[in-house]
Parts: sequence; structure tokens; C-alpha cells
Amino acid sequence: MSRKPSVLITGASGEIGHALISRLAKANGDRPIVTLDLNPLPPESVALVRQAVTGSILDSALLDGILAQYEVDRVYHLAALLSTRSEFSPALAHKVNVEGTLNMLEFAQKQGESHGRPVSFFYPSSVAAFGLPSLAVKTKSGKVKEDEFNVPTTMYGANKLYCEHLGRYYSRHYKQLAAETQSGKVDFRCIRFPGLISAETVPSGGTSDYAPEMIHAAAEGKPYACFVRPDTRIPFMAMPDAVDAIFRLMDAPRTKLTRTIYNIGAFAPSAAEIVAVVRSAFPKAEITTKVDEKRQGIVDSWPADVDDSAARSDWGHQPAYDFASAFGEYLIPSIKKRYAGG
Ligand code: AKB
Repeated sequence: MSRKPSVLITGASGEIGHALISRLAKANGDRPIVTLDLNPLPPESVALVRQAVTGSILDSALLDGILAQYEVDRVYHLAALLSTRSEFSPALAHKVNVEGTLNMLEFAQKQGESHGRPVSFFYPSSVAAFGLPSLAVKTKSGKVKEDEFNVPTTMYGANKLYCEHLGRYYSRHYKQLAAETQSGKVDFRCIRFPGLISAETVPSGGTSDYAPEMIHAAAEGKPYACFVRPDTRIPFMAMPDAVDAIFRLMDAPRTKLTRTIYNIGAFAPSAAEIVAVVRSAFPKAEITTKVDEKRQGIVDSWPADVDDSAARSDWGHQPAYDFASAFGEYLIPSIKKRYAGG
């Protein structure tokens, strides 16, 4: 049984989890990493962690077992149902995304009480927390700030926005009227991510998935029908920069943080610009457009870009990749290699 300070990652088999585990394993020294996911962890990640628990964040007995066995002082709570998937099963999405997050915040609070130190808690929110009322407003608004347009139109977006508030509550106001309160035990830090594009993994159940799906399909020589209009624009980021941002935020001194929730961005291409760059790398790519009006409506409610000046000044957010280098130096070479079996 280990009582060393440990890290817990939920949703570890997902896209961010995959990238985060390999970075954490390098940076962490001998600090045990425990993972929790409904799906088994891929073998390459299993080798990097102390224990890979297969199970649900809704299973309190399972969480109590982890609590008893490890001294967790850092939680990366990545488990969630993404935006498209959530619209098909809104009640389930609420259960996983909201009740699951509440369970993990309780877990962190109890861990903090048991070892006496605050538990750092990373929460990935999303551009889905925004809801712009029309395309005209979207175009006019350009880069939106964290506190603007907080009226999401999706279950997933509403879940993310509410959980941002829950995290703020646990870190600043938890049981404020109770005499025995042990407040300040959860050090909640949150990034609102744009669409993420990884060379290693393909997302599932999201609405920003058209960009990663398009490039992976082209590399595999499969036709792809893009489900949004060519003029559709939202912010995106290459996965290594997303993981880098998590590290920077989690390593920042608390005193430097002027907010609980931070926007981050890197580049904001239209779907047509993504198609053009994918076609120039894969001239035989068969990419067509077949608009799914419902998914289009969701993407149209997300901002064309985000104002991430707070993240840049508070904790040095500085993406390494812009649109050209994300594709030219990261995605295209790595994806070509991956599908060539190299
Ligand atoms: C989704 O499309 O649901 C996610 C997101 C933008 O949070 N990729």
C-alpha cells in the first residue's frame, strides 16, 4: 500500500489523458499516477502508471477505496461526455459531467482533510461554456472574454459552466456556515479549452471533431464529409500545447492567479482553411461538405476566437504552435508517420 503523494487522473483513456500521462510520467519522478476510466487504459499508458482502475467516477465505493489506499494531492478530472454525445443522452450527460464532478470535488476535499494539505484539482472546461445568440453576433464579437456570453445552448456546455462554479465554490466557499469547516482544501484550477487536435488519437462524441477527423481520414486515405459549412470558425489548439498549458497553470503560484477559469487559444481557422491545409499535405484527400444542421448550430453558438490575455499574463500561456506550424511541424508529419506504421 502506497501513502506517497500521488496523482489521480479520471477519464485517463481519453485524448487529453493519453497525452497528459506521458508528460506526467516524465515530469513526475517516482510520484505514483493512479488512473480511473470506464475503458481500459491503452497498454502504452498502463506501463507508465502505478495503478489503472477500470470503473466509474459515479461509484462512491470505488472512490473511497482509492482514498484509503493513496495520498492523492493532485487530481486531473478529465472524465466527461462530450457535446454531441451529450445531446443524445442529456440526463446521462448530467449524471457523468455534473454528479461525477461533484463526486471528484468531494473526493478531493476528503483527501485534503485526511492529509491536511490542499489538493490541486485540474478541471478542463470548454468553449462550449459560451453561447452566442447568432452568427452576426459571433462575427462582430471576435475574441470573447471569459465572462461574456455565458449562456450555453448544449447540455455539455451547461454542465461545464456549472462545474466551473462548483469548483470555485469548493475552493473558496465550501461549508462556509459550518463550525467544523476545513475550507481551502481544494485548489481548483480550470482552463476553457478550444477544440483540440492530436496526432496520436481521434476524439469521439465532440462537435469540434470535424478538424481532427478530417486530417486523420486524409492520412488513412479515407473519404471524409465535413459536417460544418466552410466558413465555420472556432478556436483550435494542438494537443502538446494543451498539455503544456495544463502544466503551466498547475505549476503557477496561487498568488499569481487572478481568476479560477481561464480561456486559452492558439489559432482559429475556418473549416475551409483546414480543408485547404489538409489537401495540400494529402493531395488525394477526398473531402466533401455535408452540413449537419444540428451540429452546425452548436458550433455556430461557440465563439470564433477567445481572448486569452489573462492566461498569458497570469501564468505565461504561450502556445508553441500557430495554425501553420501545428499542421506543418506537428500534425502532418506525425500523422503521416503513424499511418505509415512508422
Ligand atoms: C466538443 O466538441 O464537445 C469538445 C469541446 C470543444 O469541448 N471537443
